[in-house]
Amino acid sequence: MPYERPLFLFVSPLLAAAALGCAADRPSQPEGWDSAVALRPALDRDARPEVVEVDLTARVEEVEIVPGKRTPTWTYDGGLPGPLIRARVGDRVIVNFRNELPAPTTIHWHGIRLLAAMDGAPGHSQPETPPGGGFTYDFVVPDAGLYWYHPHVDSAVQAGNGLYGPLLVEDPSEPAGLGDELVLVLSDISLRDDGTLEDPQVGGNLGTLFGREGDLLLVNGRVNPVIEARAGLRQRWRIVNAAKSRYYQLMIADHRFTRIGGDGGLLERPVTTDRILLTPGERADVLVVPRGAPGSTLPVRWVPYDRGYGATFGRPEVEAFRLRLAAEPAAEDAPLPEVGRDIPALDTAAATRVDLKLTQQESPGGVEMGINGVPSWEAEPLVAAVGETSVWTVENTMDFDHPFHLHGFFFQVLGADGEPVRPMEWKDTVNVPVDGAARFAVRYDNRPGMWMFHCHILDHAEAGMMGMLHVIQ
Ligand SMILES: [Cu+2]
Repeated sequence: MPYERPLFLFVSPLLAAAALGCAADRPSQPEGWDSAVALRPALDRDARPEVVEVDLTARVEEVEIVPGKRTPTWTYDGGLPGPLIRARVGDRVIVNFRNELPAPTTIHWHGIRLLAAMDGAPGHSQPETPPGGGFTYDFVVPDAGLYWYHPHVDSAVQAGNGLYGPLLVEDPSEPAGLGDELVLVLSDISLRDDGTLEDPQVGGNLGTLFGREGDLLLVNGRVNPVIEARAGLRQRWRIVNAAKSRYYQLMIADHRFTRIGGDGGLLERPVTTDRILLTPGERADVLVVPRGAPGSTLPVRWVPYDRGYGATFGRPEVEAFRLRLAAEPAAEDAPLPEVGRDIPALDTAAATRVDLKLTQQESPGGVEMGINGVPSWEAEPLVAAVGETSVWTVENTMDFDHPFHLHGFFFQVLGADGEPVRPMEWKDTVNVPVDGAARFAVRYDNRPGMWMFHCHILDHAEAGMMGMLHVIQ
C-alpha cells in the first residue's frame, strides 16, 4: 500500500521542538504561505523507513505554464518540474523508471555518490532506455543535500523540454529551527505564441555558442509565483539551478542572504552575501529573513551575470518570484542555531594532476566544442585508480564561462595558491570563468567505473564539451 513519506516531515520538527522545550511557540508563516511553489511529492511505496521506492514515468503531457496556454511538455509524472523525492542520509532509493517519451533517455542523479552502474551515463553505466522501456535505479544516498535528476541523452533538448526534478536528502541530526523550508527548482523555457515549446535549435550556431536561455523564468514550473511571508521569520531556501544554460543570480533589495550549504551539503561555516549565484547544475542552501512594511512585496530579482560576451548587454533584470509580507507586524525569530561542520582538506601532497583546457575547434559541421581540442565523440578516457587523490586544473580558452561538472565525486575547490577556498564545501559543479581556470582536489573513493565530466551549459556539452574518467580498481 503506498503511503506518503512527508508525514514524518510534519511530525519530526514538532517532536524535535517539544523535546528541546523551545521554539514551540515560534510564530508561523501565513497559512498556505508556500502553496504557489508547492512541489508534488513522490509517493514512497515502501513501508520500510530506510527505503524510499518511487515510480517515475517520463512522458509528454500538456502543462499550463502560461495561463490559458497548453504546452506539450516533456515531464516526469506529468508535471513541471518532476516530483520531489525525499530521503534521509543513508536511505536506499529505488526508482522504477518508465520511458513513455518518443525518444530514448536515461536518468542521471546529479551529485549523488552512487555506483557507476546507476549514474545514467548512456553507453557506460547503462544502455539508453528506449521508448516503451524501463530501468530500475537502486542506490544509497550517503550525503545530505539537495540533488536533482535529469536525462543524460540529448540533454539540451530533453532537459530543455522540461525533464528535471529535485531529490532532497535530509539529515535528521541537523539543528532544528534553521528556517521554514522551501525547495526551489529554478529553470527557464521558451514558448511560441501558440504555447508550444520553442525549437531546441533556435538561433543556430550562435544559439549553441552562447547557450540557449529560455525567455520565461520558472520557479518550480511557475512564472513569477508569490510566496506569502511573515516579516522577521527566517526562511530556508534549498535551490537548484536546473536551467540548461541560464546562470541564476538572485538579489532582494536591502536584504542579505546567509548561505549555509552548497552542492554537497553544509558549508564549514555560514557566509553572508547580497546575492546568490548559481550556474546550471549548482545548488545553494540559503537563509533569508524578509523585512519590510506589513502588506508590502519584495521582488526576488534575477540580475544579469556577465558570463561572457553579450551576456549582460541590453538585458534587464527580471522578477523571478516575489515575497508578499503578511499584514501582521514583523515577528521576532529565535537566534540562528550554530550550523556548519568540519570538512578536512584533502591531502594533495602526493596528488596526481589532471590538466584540461575547455576549447572550441574549427569544424565544418557547425559549432564544435571540446576538451583539450577534442570533442566528446573522439575523446579517450582519462584513467585514475581507486584511492587516488588528484588535482584538476580546468582552463578556459573561450570567451564564455563554463560550469564544469564531474559525475560521481565531490571535490574541494582550490585557490590559485593551491589552498582550499574558505569556507570549505563539497562541490560537484564549479564555474570556470572567461580567461581563467578552476582548480579542485578530488579523491576517488571505492566506486570504480566510467564517470563523465562536462560543461553544464547543456548546449555546450552536446556540442562536444564532455569527457570521461575511467576509475579502475
Ligand atoms: Cu560551456
